[in-house]
Formats: sequence, C-alpha cells, structure tokens
Amino acid sequence: MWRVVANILLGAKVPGGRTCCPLPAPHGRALLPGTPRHRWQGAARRLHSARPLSMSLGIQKVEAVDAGHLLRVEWEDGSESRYPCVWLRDNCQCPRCFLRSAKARRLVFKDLDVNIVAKEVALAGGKKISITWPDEHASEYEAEWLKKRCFSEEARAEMREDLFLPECQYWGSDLQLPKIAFEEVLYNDESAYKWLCTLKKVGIVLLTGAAARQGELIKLGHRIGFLRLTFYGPTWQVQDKADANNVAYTTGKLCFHTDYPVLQHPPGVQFLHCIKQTTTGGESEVVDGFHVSNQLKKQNPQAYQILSSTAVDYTDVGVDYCDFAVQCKQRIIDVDSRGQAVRINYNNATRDTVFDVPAEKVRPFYAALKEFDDLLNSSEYKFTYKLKPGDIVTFDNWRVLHGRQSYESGSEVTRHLEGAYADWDVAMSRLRLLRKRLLKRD
Ligand code: OGA
Ligand code: NM2
Ligand code: ZN
Ligand code: ZN
Repeated sequence: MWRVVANILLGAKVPGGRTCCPLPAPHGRALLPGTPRHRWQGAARRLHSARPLSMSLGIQKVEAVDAGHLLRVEWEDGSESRYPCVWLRDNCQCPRCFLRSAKARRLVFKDLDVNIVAKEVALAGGKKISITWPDEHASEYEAEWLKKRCFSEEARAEMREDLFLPECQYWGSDLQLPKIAFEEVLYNDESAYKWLCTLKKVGIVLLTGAAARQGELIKLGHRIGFLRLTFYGPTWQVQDKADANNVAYTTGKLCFHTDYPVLQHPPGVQFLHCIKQTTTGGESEVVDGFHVSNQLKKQNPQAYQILSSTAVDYTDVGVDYCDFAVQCKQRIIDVDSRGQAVRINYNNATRDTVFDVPAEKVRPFYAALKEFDDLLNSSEYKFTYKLKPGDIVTFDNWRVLHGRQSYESGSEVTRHLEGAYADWDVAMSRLRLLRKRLLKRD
C-alpha cells in the first residue's frame, strides 16, 4: 500500500488513470503530446500485482542449484528467487564483512572468491537463511532483505527509483507555473517534498513570499543540505555592474541559456531570488529544453545528431570569488544511451572563440544550432513571466533554459536578483529523505 501512498503524495499517476494532484491544480495540466510516459505506465501497471514490500513473506524452501553457484529460494506464495553465491558471499552482513554504522561493505575484493559455492545452507523458521562457506565463515540473510534484492526482471523493475518519481511533464507556452509559499517549503516537510518532486517533474517551481533582502537562498540551501559554491561565490548578485565579469551583470537582454556549461559538471539546480525589480523591462523567459530537443529530433534528426555529438568549447576567465580560468568541452544536447536528452549545455556568451572541429564541420554546426535556437525562441515553447520582489524561481538548470529582457540602467540599482546553485545529488538526497520520513519507512 505504501507505494500507492507514495504516488498520491507525489501527485503521480495511479492505476485507473486518475491523476492525484496534491498541489494547486496547475501541475497535471502542463502535459503536451510527446511526453515520454511509457516507462511510468509500465510501472503503474506493475503496481497492481506488486506485493507491498513492507509485508514480510516467509521462505518455504531453499536449495543450491547450478552446481552450487546459485541459491534457489521458494517463497510462501509459490514464487521463487535465485541468488548467485558470489553475490551472497560479497554481501555477507556479519560485522566482519559489513560495517553497520556506515551501512558499507568491509569485505575487500581481494578476499572474494568469484567461484565460491555454499558448503551448507539452512532455513531458520522461514524468516532467515544461513550459509556456511568452505572456509567455515557463516552468513545470515533475512527473508525481507533477500526479497528486496531479488534478481528477476520484474523485481528489479519494481525496485528502480524512477518508479517512485513522478513522470516528467513537458510544457510549452501553456505552462502553469507551479507556485508554493517559501515559508511552507522551509518549515513544512510535505511542502518541501512537493517542491522537490515538482522541480523534478516540471523543471520549475516559483516560491513566493520570501523577504526582499539577501540571505533567503542560504536558508533554502540549509533546507536541502548545502548550496554549490562556484567562482561567482556561494550566492551571487545579478545587478548592473561596472566592468561586468559576466554578461548577466549588465542591463542587457539574456537570450535562452543554461548556466555554467563551462563547468564539467554544471549546477543541476538554480535559484534566482528577486530582491528588486525594474518597471522598464527585465521580464523572465523559460523554455523546456527536453521538450524542444525532442521536437528538434523529430523535425531535423541531422541537426539533433550534430548538437548531440559535437563537443563545443566553453571558456570563462576572470576574477570574482577568486581568480579563475575555466575551460571545458560540452555537447549542447547531452543524451543517454537511448538518445534521450538528459542535459542541455548552452550559453552563447561563454561559447569559446576557439572551436576544435575541422573547418568543414563548422557551417553545418552553426546551421544545426540556429535551428535549435529558433525552436527555443518560438512562441509555442517559451513562457514569459516577471519576478516580483520576494519571488524565488527554482529550476532544473540541466533541462530548463532561461533568459531575461533588457532593462534600463540608472544611477541607482534598478534591479537586483540574488542567485545560487545546488547539485541534483543534494536536492534528490533531500527528496528521498523527505519521502522516507513522510511514509515512515526505514
Ligand atoms: C543569470 C540570469 C536572469 C535574470 O544571472 O545567469 O540568467 O533575470 N539571470 O537576470
Ligand atoms: N552567473 C550568473 O554560464 C554563465 O556564465 C552563467 C553565471 C554569473 C553566476 C552566469
Ligand atoms: Zn561475514
Ligand atoms: Zn542564467
């Protein structure tokens, strides 16, 4: 049951086709044709037959098969699981092999015989199996522990994390910007959980009602764990600056970009807190980079191929938190083994003048990038809004490209945002801990 509870908390699809949405309406609506929901749907179907893992299931029988290399476990419900002996020995939970306080393996690989077979196997009350190894080392494994680690195709699919994550929802100009009160996220676990889930699912969430002064993002950093330090400082001030060391620190328009593709591991999450807003421009724009990449793949596979394979040089040299000379090669559309976009690395301002490709590849590359940039800017895909003092926009910097309109400069500061980054590892870690706490699971 807890799986269904988890999905309700997530606002995920539940069997029966209903969408549970714990947040104010907008989220379920952002879906556009082309959303890759096939994986989730498979998972949702499996929910029907899945035995809740919290319910312990006894073992009926255990025997060695495959010349002793495999242990076959028969469960009370008639189903079976097979565990390779090498894996069982590797994962012995005894204090000599496993450090409980760190939940980490002490056994060193050198001491593992990859051809090991069990000398003796016994079943203890249906709840535990014990194994004696040829060197007389003894191991015990709890039924529930084993069940969660079953190697069958279905069991592994059942345990994968993406099952617990809400489906990715693509959006365009029809985005209904998800909004949550900043204070709620700071002090209410359910709200913090909804914030991080929505950030993962939609890629952008507006937090409202923060104070219009510096320091609010530090609090958000503490909420998840910590912020990501970069050469622009722990947090950074987006303002018009004399001798700006970055185009962001001018009054100029910022075309769609992701921040910091010059870093080998660009920040996964970005926070922009509006402290002061101008009346004369400075509107924000966002676009779903995964949605647009999918569209590009459909309409011009060759352009997609070029952008997902060409290593582009980026450079950033200057002084801020300390002096820096950063350089990196990135593909503008980073794809996984299935060719699905997983990270956009695009900032035209820091794209290097050096371009390490043969001359004949240059024009086709520019043509491909033009096509992508045109799509990003087409009215169908981009969403425009204007930050108000106290607003904090939080977004997936690997997925969502952002920009701003130019604004007028003045003798005083006319516009001021404080910005900060976090890593997805940190945000996801907090999301998992909140989920566990809310479901009261270990
Ligand atoms: C940036 C940026 C947006 C804005 O600083 O990288 O994109 O609205 N700023 O000023
Ligand atoms: N700032 C906003 O890639 C970039 O240079 C993005 C980073 C200056 C911290 C801008
Ligand atoms: Zn051991
Ligand atoms: Zn930016």
